[in-house]
Amino acid sequence: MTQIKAKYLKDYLSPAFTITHLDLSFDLAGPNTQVTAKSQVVRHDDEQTTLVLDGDSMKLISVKINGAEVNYTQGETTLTIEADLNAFELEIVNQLDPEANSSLEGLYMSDGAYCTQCEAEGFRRITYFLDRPDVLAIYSVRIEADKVAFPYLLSNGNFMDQGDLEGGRHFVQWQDPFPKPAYLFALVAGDFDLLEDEFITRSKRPVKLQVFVDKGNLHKSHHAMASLKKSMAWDESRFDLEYDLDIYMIVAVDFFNMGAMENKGLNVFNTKYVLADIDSATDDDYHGIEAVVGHEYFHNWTGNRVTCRDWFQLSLKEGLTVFRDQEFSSDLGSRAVNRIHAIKVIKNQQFAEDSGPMAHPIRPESVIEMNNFYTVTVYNKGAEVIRMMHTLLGESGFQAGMKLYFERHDGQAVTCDDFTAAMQDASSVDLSQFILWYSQSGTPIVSVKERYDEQKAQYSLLIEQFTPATADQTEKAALHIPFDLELISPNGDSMLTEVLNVKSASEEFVFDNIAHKPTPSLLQNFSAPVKLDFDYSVEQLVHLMRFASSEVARWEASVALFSQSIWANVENLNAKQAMHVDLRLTDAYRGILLSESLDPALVAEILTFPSVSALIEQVSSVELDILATARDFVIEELASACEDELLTRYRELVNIDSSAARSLKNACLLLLQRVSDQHQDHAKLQYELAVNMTDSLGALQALNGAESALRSELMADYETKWLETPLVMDKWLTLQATLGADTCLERLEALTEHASFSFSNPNRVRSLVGAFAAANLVQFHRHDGKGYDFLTDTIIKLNKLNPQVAARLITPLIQFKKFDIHRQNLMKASLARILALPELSSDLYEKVSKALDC
Ligand code: B3K
Ligand code: ZN
Repeated sequence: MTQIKAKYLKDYLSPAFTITHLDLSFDLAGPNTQVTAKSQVVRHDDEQTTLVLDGDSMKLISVKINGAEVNYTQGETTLTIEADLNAFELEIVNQLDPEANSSLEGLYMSDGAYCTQCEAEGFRRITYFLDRPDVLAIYSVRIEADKVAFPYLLSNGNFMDQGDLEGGRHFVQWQDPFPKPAYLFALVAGDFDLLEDEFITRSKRPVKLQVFVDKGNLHKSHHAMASLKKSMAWDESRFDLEYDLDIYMIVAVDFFNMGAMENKGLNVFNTKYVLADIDSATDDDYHGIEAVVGHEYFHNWTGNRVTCRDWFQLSLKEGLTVFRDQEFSSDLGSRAVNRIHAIKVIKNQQFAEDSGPMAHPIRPESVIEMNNFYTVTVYNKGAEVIRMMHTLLGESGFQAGMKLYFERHDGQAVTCDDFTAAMQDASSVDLSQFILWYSQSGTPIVSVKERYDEQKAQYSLLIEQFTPATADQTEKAALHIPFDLELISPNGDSMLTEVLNVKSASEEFVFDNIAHKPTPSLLQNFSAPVKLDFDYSVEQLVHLMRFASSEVARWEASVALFSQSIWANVENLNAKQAMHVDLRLTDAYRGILLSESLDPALVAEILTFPSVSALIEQVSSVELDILATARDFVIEELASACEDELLTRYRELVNIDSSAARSLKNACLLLLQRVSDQHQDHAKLQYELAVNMTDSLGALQALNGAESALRSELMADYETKWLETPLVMDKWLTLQATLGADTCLERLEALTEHASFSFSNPNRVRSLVGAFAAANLVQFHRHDGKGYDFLTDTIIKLNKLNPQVAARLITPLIQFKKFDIHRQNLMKASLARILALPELSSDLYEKVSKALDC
């Protein structure tokens, strides 16, 4: 373990030395790769006579100040140099072995290409440096390598020069005119297919656009390019932000720890978020690519031009940029469906993080391993906090705040407080209580009680908020909650819409002139990331499903209706009584299915009932087997009751070429399989006639609830067809990992030996092991503990190979508190096995020790 000490936000000190310019020279030569870094160092504090640089896993060759060798001390992750000078040139030469770097952090090889990943603290694996986001330097980079094997040598900024060298080598020189922190540095060297295009900015500057992909994949790069151009145009029109360099490059690599990285002018992407064609990528893949290309592009302003002062401020760039990419997707596609997807991330994953051992505010206060804090809390709850500000300020106030933020802070490394100050100053909206959302962790529970006085025609809502203690924080204060509300009349008319400002622990809101008792649509559009507690009757929910103006509210009502039925049947099972489903429920779902006015994509969302993990988030403890039985029962009842309608709708949609139609068609197909095996024929035919991956995969997913001869036949066919296409085989691995049958686990063990699987590639590991643990709850939580063993064995393998990926996989194992004692004990035993590892990474140590509370 290199570093097991936590760092605290409260200990932040501005740097005593900064580096204004950095000349980097890379001699790429396999295990003898050499890096020369010439830094112009400036001292800000005369008292400081020692310069401490960060560095990790490198062989140091020489250290010079102003051309002369100096004494230095090398620690495990530091280099300390005596430097009693106000300004000097520091030259450091070191050697690296990128091929041996399996952590995929720093400089590493992906399928024969050199590439880098520096955020958060990977630059220190390339050279010794002040690797902190508040040290901003102008970079110039020279890369030298073999010309045949590495024809493209790429780095940040603008191209300056290139030339041939002796011995079949060549070089390229890059210069980035914008000062940047080390985490935004990137280098790529390799042989690729290249798609080129151009974007003319609104001030008429041409920008060269390049997408680099592995040889043979050029035809799969067009959607990423189109998404990039849409992103550039959208940021100009919605946020008034224009691109600032002559060139924008995207390189797709197959070995990558996350989705993509916003390095200045040179984004490095996971192939999953670049490559797509109709045969091999689903509609969801297409949307994902558009969103991630947008996200990384939007970082150019929110993250790169204005960056974070320290890593505790990560949400400054991530929450804001997720908000921006969500708005981009919503402006280009269905706002309601995009909102539903964002809400699901919060309810299914972020609430679980809040109630588990890794609970933290969107601006964490203490961190052991920064890579552990690229979380749904920092990213997605962070985006919800920005969205609430947008609700409070309105679009024009919010845009005024953004403008002021850039006027004040362009070129700086700043804090979340700087951002909220700009928002407040530009809009005159008082955010003094609101900013608590940055420092307080946990999920507030907002309980609502209604009262109606017919004589006075008065309707009132008593709204109370309470945030339970979290693992990291016991004291909680009342938050400023924007609470969006619609009151709907008995005949379905909208009587009132308003955003209430809920600020105290308990408040009453009174509405006059309400002639009839309304049905309230509460917390519309999920206007705050809180748990709503309101005792809705079945009639009220059915009414909302029919009449709420907001499509998102209709979906929320359907989720509540379904969930109520599940919990009622859990009670029935516990009381040894027969399960049943209320007719009003089946009627409501039938009505949705038959509705001609609703967007099919929304109907598909409604028919994709809450997952087991979403349901678990609604309660404090769970009997998993009973919950799964009740859920299966309710779905089967609903599907059987609506069989004719499902079939009619399925047939209507079969040949309609739109992603909304395909999503509903596949939702119907899946439900039909729950009714009877006779509907397997539809899945078989769909698979055989499919002209796109959405339909092929839809058929396989529909058959994935159980083993069957047809499933085996089609899975074998798919495997033969796609064996050479890793991203497409990832879908096959995930189907295997999410099979709803007790045979699932033994197959997975065998599949780790499959030609398409590799522990060293994060996409493969996530597709098989990650999907099993996160999306096949019943099999992962097998009573015999073998699901936990499988995950634990994988994590142990990855501890040294790739600590970041290992630590990401562990989430389902540390969130054990809601399960029964038997399962809790098994999970804790697995965690103890990990904690006992001799060379446990700081990534895993942080999570496991918190989970076991040591
Ligand atoms: N900023 C990167 C994530 C870096 C993760 C480091 N472990 C991608 C993004 O959020 O755009
Ligand atoms: Zn980001």
